[in-house]
Amino acid sequence: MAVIQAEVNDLKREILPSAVAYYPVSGRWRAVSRWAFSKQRPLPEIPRVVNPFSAVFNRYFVDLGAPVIIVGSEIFRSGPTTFDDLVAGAGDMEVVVRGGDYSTHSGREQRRIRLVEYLDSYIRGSVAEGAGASGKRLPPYAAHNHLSKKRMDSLGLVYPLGCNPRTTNRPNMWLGPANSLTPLHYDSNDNLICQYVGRKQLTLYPPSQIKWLYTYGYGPSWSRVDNPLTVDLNTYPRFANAQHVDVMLAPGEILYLPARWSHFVVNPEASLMVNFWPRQTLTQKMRMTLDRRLRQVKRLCGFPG
Ligand SMILES: O=C(O)CCC(=O)C(=O)O
Repeated sequence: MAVIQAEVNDLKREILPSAVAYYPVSGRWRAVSRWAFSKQRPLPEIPRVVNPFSAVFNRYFVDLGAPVIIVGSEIFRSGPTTFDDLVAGAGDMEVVVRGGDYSTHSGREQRRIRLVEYLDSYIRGSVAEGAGASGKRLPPYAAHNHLSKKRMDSLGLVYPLGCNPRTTNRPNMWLGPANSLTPLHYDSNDNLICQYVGRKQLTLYPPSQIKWLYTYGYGPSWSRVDNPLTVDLNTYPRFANAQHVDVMLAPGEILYLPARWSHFVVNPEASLMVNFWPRQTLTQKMRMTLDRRLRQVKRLCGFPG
């Protein structure tokens, strides 16, 4: 799919024909639109849109809960474009590093290290580490590190479309070498994934597919299938029904990932990403609570949840 200029008619015609044709799309009907859209199967591809106006972004994506990749965003005019820029802005920061076999949530080990040392050892160097209880080796991942306002300023980071300090949680930095990964899970907030250095590969499952994913827990909700690329279908037969869409996110792109879209993430090369989770609106909170209760009931009755 070609990159689309953010003309409303192009969006209607090329991106979301079925959704726009059948469902009411308006801020007032956001909850209804999202619910209706979430019943859909995955789009064959996540569209790329050039720097849309916020009204267009809200109306055609946030209101529907439809993912989109934004290209040409002005947030990348400042902000790090190399790992040297990262050292200059935050080299002295302490980061939490995931080690061991973190492909399962329970096998995860954590330790703290200065960012400049982490970069020297694992991003620029080639120290192999990470054998966990299962014996699996994964590259240590400086994942999910909160950034203060001071750090944002020293790195030149700014809030992307749809986010501001009043309505968004503190941003997080995800810095990892080739093959670092995050197991399959979904979050209960919308997410803006801003890719600064290197590429990131995401396997996405819309909310309609949660019933096939063997998830447990809430906020985040993890899948018992940590890696969909190597799933054992004898143990997890229902997973065979799950439909997904693949995304390769390039530096300078932002993925808008709505709440409840499950994602498995691999960094095919050394990667720096910063993500923003806008806080949930009251309607979203109510929706999540309802969803949780419904799934509990479904499971009690023996249906896939
Ligand atoms: O980039 C990653 O490894 C995972 C990111 C993620 O899970 C998220 O932003 O919710």
